[in-house]
Amino acid sequence: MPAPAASTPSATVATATAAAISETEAGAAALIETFRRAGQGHVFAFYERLDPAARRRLLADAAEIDLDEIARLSATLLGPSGAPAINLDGLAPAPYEPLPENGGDPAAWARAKTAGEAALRAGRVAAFTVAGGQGTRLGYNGPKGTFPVTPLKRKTLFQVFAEKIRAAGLRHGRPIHWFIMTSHANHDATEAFFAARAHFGLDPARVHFFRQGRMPAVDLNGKILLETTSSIAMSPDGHGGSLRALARSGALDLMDREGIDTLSYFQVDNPLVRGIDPAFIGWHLLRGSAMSSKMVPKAYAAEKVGHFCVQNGRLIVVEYSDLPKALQDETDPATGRLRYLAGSIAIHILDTKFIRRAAAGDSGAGLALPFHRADKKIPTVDAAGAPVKPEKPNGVKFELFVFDAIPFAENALVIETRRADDFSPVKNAAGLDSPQTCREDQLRQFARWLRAAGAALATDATGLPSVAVEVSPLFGYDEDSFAGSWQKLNPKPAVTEGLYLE
Ligand code: UD2
Repeated sequence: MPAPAASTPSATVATATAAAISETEAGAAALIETFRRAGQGHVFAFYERLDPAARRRLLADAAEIDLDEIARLSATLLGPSGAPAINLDGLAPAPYEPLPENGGDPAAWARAKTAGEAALRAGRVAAFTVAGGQGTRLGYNGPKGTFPVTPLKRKTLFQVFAEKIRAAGLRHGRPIHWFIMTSHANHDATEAFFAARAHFGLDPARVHFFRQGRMPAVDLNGKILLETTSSIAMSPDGHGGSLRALARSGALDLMDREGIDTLSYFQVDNPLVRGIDPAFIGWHLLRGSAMSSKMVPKAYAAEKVGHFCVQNGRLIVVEYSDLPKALQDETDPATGRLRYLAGSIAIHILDTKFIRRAAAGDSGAGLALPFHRADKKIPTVDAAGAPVKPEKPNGVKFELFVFDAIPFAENALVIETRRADDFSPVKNAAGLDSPQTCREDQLRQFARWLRAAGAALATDATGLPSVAVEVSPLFGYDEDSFAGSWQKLNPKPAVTEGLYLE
């Protein structure tokens, strides 16, 4: 195992600065010429009227763009029928490792847990949160991780993850590094949020922020869209961009220096996630998997999650929008359950060497993630430079999805998890997957732990307690750790409205 680095000078992983190309007159002229030759000269239509600062901004945006990539994507994804429909030949539901209560082998689960705990004690595991999304559905302005979610203390998503990571580090005697991928839009606000809260008790040298990459939006003819006369309509390149951002930012080098070879990946919107789950880590390591995933049985046919499938002997995820309704509705005649049952909840473990290969793209092993097309209403400017707010989609964004790496992973593995222990995302302002449903799921979890430990607490038929209680991840972050802390309490507190266990 490589020796740990002496000390990390800054908690922020250095991000590649915009190409120096735009810093000299000659560099600027060359860049503009490249855009002209690629048929994208209109990007500089207003250049002559811009002041020097605005010119520099536009040049910096332009320098980020890989024009060959844009040409390739426009040729393949912008046809009249949009992206090619997904090929369903030979598609079948993927196998997965069931939980012991659903027929899995309890001894194998116990071995996995032991192996995961050993890896945590050895400092081989880091946590990774993708937090670069725009969070438009929730209608919240700040970085999504700063959204308050817990029932009593109104802790933010970031605080919940921070406390879980701290608790796991304490439990295994080895503090855990945490990598957080931000976007250009929320990076500074995210860093400032952590700094103002003393990183929630984590060692700042073990909390690493880095920005994800961006892609320009194009119109339906593949022309890059300007957002203003001096800026290009750029947006985050999707959570799949995390793999190249981990490499580019130096995060993977840092992991190598620290002896970390296993990365636990989860989304910023899901406070229930066990970001550090020893059994999951152990399954991944014991199977020699390059990328492992958790599944939950889908709650209903149209649930908006990806589907784990196999095709040509490879594990793949087919997104809800791509799997025909007939297949989503199909049931297994023997059990009556959905045939495409295994829902992807975006919780993965990745081997760091595999991330390096995936980040390198098509050089070498043919491991290149495909871009997906999303048609959007993209604010832009007209020929005179006046702002235009489109009423209908006027352009296309290109995004990478992290689960597209799975088919390339050796021994890719799916294990089952209980939804109640791992998944209750905050996506919408109201209704399904909202702050309200997430609050109730947290309450149900705290109530389950209390009752399992022997406390008296009334709940309704769905397990929702009659009083609001909250458990700090530092008190307990799963049934076992909760029971351990609860046993030590003497006397036990009354379980009444407002009880907070810390
Ligand atoms: C995602 C999955 C879906 C299911 C669901 C579970 C896709 C396409 N679908 O749906 O199958 O697993 O999650 O909750 O992923 N993000 C970035 N940078 C980006 C875009 C997104 O960091 O450029 C992060 C974002 O901050 C969030 C996560 O990725 O943490 C999910 O993004 P989303 O809200 O776009 O995904 P969603 O809900 O469509």
